[in-house]
Amino acid sequence: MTNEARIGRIYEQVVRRNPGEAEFHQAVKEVIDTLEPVLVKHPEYAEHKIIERICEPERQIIFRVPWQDDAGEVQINRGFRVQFNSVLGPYKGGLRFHPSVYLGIVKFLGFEQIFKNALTGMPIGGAKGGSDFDPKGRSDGEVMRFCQSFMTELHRHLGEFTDVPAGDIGVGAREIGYLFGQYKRMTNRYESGVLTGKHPKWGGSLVRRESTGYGTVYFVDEMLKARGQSIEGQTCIVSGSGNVAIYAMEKLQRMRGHVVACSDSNGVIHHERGIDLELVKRLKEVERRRIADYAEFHRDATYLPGGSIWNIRCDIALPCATQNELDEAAARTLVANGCVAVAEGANMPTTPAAVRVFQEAGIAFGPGKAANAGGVATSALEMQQNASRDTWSFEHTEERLQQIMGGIHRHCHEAAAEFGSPGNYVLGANIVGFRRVAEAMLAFGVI
Ligand code: NDP
Ligand code: 2IT
Repeated sequence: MTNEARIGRIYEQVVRRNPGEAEFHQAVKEVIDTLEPVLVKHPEYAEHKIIERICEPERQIIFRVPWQDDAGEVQINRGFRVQFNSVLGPYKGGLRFHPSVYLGIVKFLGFEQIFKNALTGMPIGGAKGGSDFDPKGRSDGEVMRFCQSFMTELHRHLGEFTDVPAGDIGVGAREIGYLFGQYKRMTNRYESGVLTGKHPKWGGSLVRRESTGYGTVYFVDEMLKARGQSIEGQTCIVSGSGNVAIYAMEKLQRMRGHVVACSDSNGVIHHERGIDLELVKRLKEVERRRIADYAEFHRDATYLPGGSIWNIRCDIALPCATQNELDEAAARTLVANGCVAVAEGANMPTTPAAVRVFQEAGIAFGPGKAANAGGVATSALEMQQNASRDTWSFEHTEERLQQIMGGIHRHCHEAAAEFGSPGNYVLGANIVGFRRVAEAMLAFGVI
């Protein structure tokens, strides 16, 4: 069988065995379609069915999460943890609380996480979890009771050497606090390394909050440097206004980029004079309000309800909200408007057709596995600090993050050239991540 036919057959089998999980199918296809040249160089990967094994999670946990709301009514949500691959280290990956969460979303995220984590070069396997719980409009007490119920089941599957969750959409330091408190209570152990993204006051790492957004901007900087360009003076747009978006905007501004727009699921703020980031932080991080409220404070800013951020002219575009938020039509608009670089702060925000538009136009495109790996890499730095009962300074930790992002960029760039597609970071990231996992799987035998 040719390698192309083998890859086609693996994909068909994934679709057949995981019906209705469109996002998972998409994530698998995006990776395995780039692996043909690897199979040519390494026939042993095909012989040992490495791809087939990677596409099947090691373990999938689905559980009931009952809790009582403030009115005393019983609510029932569904919890998930997909422990995808642990050949490089304990399972590692975030938890997402959003009403759209179902098994297909958790599996797509867990699958991506395997290769992203391998790319960081740190000893971490791949996993993801979450719930269809919607935190919007819920009180602190409701969020706490939900987190306690969620952890009452999940704790038996975790451990600093087994599985180490962190945050993702809808899960930040508040939720990690409630989850950690319940884990400690259930196990009678102060096991700092069982969760990352903890507050620095009780075992968290400095820079973890900033790391995904900062890392994405470091990756953009590396891509531009490789082309003799820089961020300084470039007009930038960043979708979303959550954790990743806020700190991507902060680093862009510190590198003298001019950020003119951000968004949430209701609409877009366009502020040509430059986004007032302190206001965004206050609205989103402190007051938990909507981005629409920004326009109340700046009369020269425009709020576009239901608008597409990708219609705004820019040089650099960072999708930092959610999956499939940037489609083919949006990609064509960005290219026509002169955009030179796109990097995925979010996981799989760019549809496959949109990625093709960027690649054909020859613009720098950084896939999420590489561009947003700074978050999980800093989680691994948090695990290092917890294991040695140490705390590092902000400067030292940020320097480590910057080095890691530089290394990821270099490895992806080199692999793309080695496998005949110079400048193709999608192919480079997939191949570097895959090879690291494949080598460990070969060494461990049939497991
Ligand atoms: P947050 O919950 O902090 O923020 C999410 C942002 O995305 C909000 O502005 C939200 O708007 C918007 N959003 C979420 N869902 C949708 C949707 N269906 N349609 C439109 N907008 C949406 O999450 P994060 O910033 O942590 O995560 C953002 C992305 O980055 C995700 O793809 C996540 O997987 C990825 N990521 C996160 C990492 C981390 O460390 N946190 C690490 C690596 C990747 P609204 O408030 O209206 O819902
Ligand atoms: O998608 C991701 O990489 C994350 N949500 C962060 C995972 C982590 O374990 O820090």
